[in-house]
Amino acid sequence: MNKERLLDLYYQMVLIRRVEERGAELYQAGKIGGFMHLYIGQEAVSTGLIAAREPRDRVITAYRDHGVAINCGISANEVMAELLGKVTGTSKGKGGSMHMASVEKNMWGGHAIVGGHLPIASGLALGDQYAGNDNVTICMFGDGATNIGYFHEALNLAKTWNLRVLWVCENNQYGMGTAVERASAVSEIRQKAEGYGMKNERVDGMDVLAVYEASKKAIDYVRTEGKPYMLEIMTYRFRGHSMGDPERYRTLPKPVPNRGWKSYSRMCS
Ligand SMILES: Cc1ncc(C[n+]2csc(CCOP(=O)(O)OP(=O)(O)O)c2C)c(N)n1
Ligand SMILES: [Mg+2]
Repeated sequence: MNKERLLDLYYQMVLIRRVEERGAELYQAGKIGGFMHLYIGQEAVSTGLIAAREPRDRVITAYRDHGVAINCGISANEVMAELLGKVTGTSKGKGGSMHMASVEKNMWGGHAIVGGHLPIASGLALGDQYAGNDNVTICMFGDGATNIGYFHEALNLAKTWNLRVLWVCENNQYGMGTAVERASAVSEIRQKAEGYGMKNERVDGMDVLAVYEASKKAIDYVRTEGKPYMLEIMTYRFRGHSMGDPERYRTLPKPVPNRGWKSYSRMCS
């Protein structure tokens, strides 16, 4: 990757951080309605991942979507306008924080129901298979979503029908206030893909270049083999689950240089 490209990745991550810090201020000032979930701490995940896609590859995600929208090419102005409920927002101000979307940018939302968008991802990929192209659908979701029935139905169908979906679990080690180990039978979420005979890999999500490399490889595999693949990207949510989270369930660790996501492993639960 050349210097210009590296600077662009850095620019995108800082832009996401600044937009969300401003968003948090506006939320606290009562200017933004509804729920709002910040992506602060996880910026390297979608930045590295989406840098590896071609524009024809679809992206779909859950409600922690501001950063994903920006990485897909939706402007920071449109994201902020959407947060503020303005008609100039990416969903004309009617969706709000959890429903950033743009068909033009191949960003299929922003979905509030945990796990609800995974079958939609399989459907998008089925549409592409039917149309005879080799577009890849990139579906991002949280660790908590992998305990939902939809996750298992969608992965099973994707493998059975050889759909071109890259499943991307953002393991930020919590579903709201519940630590992964308390809610999931296996704490290495990638193991769940094994149950469906699907190739998978665990990646350090605090390293944008590691995410980029793994995503590039995974997208190439999905496109050329015509099969789904799962990435488990290890990360950490620096802020509360949503704006109303008093965070009594954890203390924030002090990051240790060069230890990647492991320096953000939970201090308590
Ligand atoms: C079907 C459903 N059940 C419960 C909720 C409430 N809820 C919102 S976010 C969340 C936790 C999801 O955690 P995870 O998938 O790890 O995503 P993260 O918030 O960590 O990004 C829950 C239980 C919901 N929105 N939808
Ligand atoms: Mg989570």
